[in-house]
Amino acid sequence: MVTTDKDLSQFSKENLPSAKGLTFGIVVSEWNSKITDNLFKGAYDTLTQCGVNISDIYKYSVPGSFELIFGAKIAAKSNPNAIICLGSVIQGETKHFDFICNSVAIGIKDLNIHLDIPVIFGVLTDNNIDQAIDRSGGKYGNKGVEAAVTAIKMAFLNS
Ligand code: DLZ
Repeated sequence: MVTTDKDLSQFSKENLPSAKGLTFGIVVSEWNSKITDNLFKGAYDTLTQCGVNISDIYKYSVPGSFELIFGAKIAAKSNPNAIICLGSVIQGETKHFDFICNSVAIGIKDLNIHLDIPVIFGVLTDNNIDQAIDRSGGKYGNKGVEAAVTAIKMAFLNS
């Protein structure tokens, strides 16, 4: 996850192989959509900058981060080279935050065990909206960019 003193979203295209010809599913949570829209933009732009054809990027919208797991299962039916899950969970006054974060992390881990497709965890888990803004195109970069770079690397590892 992004640290407080480093923008980890900087990447050099030259250090990545061309991703032309690879296919990607991007599953995006609609909850906190101002944040997840920016995560999606970061991921989408990174993939296309790395050579992925726009017709090879499939977007799946799900209501909340909890549904990212089932959304990824649907995305897997098209057999993409990698699946990127994007969400934003923000701490509230109840334990909902912990239940959702734990479920999504474990669910995506399980998908990585059972599918032959890498599934990338691009879910922000923040204490407040400002932390989420900072990590979705703000001063600490964009987790969507990082998720896309990770997806490309894992797709090549799996090829
Ligand atoms: C219910 C809920 C709450 C309280 N907070 C968030 C959140 O911060 N981020 C998020 O992505 N989703 C949240 N949800 C919705 C759940 O992920 C899920 O959509 C519902 O519990 C229905 O299964």
